[in-house]
Amino acid sequence: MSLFHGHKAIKVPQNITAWDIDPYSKEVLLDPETFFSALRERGPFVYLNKYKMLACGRYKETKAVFSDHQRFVSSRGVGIQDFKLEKPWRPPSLVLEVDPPKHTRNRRFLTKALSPNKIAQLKDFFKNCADELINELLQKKEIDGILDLAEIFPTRVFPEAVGLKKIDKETLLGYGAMVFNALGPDNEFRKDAMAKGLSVLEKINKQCLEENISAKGLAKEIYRSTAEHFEEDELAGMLVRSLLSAGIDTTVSAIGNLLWCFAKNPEQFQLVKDDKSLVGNAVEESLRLTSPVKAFCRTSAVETEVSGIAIEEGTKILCVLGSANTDPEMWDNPYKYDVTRRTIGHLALGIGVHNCVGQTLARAEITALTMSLVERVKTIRPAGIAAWKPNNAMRSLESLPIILEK
Ligand code: OVV
Repeated sequence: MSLFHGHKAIKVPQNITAWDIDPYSKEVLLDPETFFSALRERGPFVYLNKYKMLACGRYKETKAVFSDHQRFVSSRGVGIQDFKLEKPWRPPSLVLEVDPPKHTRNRRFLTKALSPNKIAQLKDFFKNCADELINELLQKKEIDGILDLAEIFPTRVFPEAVGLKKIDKETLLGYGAMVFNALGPDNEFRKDAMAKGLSVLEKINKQCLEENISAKGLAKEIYRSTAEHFEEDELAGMLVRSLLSAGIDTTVSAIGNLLWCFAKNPEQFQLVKDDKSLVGNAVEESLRLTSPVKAFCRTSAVETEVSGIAIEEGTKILCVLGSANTDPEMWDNPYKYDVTRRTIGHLALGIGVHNCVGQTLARAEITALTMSLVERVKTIRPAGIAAWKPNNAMRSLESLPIILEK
């Protein structure tokens, strides 16, 4: 079989639109909402001529594919490359890129290390760090919401919470850019991220070793709980690698996107200031509206069918979470940032057995920061044009000039 962008080139199924759009092009990455609407309008699935694979963006099918880990597997990779047919750029993740029963067993170690009880103990630490950072930023006239805030907060609190001894912000952000851009085709964004590669990889791999993990912190817990599985010498290290892969870019992007929501919708920020019990929902609503992880792929392990569309074995399906989260069939006035909206059911953290295992930690960080903002900041005003950063899987900002008024 000849490979096409690392996977099997499937034929156009019946009753489906074949579309020339490139979801990984700069135009789409910079203006995803136009793409989302067009994708949903074309039907339950579209065929992407450029990649000879399927994509879905309606809530119903995106949820159906994501919820069914048996028919739509992760072990063949969650980007456009099929790991059954082509060697991946790094050893596959022991959680993201495996199926049950292995997945069930490996994920349990992370669930335990990241349990609500463990995260609750970090709450004060996160809040104190958030207060300190916001106080610092209130001294400045104008800030960049990304460089001065979104990138700073997680890279300050996460390494300490996890117990990472030697890691710097650039390495963490560089690795995140590689991991997420690697999910797309070998375009300029993937090439750029990979170009920084080797030294970042070396540092990340070193950081995962037990000798570089502090006695306190969540990573040590992973080493402890996997200790009896000593015959698999890389188990704990690989699970720690998952924390480093999925724990930074995601929260940086979520915080940047939340600031963007607040800056564009001052009345919503005021609503949360007036009623602090809305903080949690304001965070959820920003996750729904901006879906920091825009899309993941699944691969069909069998010949099957969804919503009447025939799907060949080995079909890559781009599941556009950001589009499902703005489907008007599911959400009223979907592109409106509304902190009072009922946000239950959004797919920003996935659904099914692979749903985000770090979500309690992510929410604890983002909620602490949001609480600090609504307590300390009077208004968040735009001070220039927000610039998006093209990425094959994430939706995140490059810069966000804002003024935080005391
Ligand atoms: C990009 C990503 C998301 C979730 C998990 C991982 C990576 C991993 O490496 O396990």
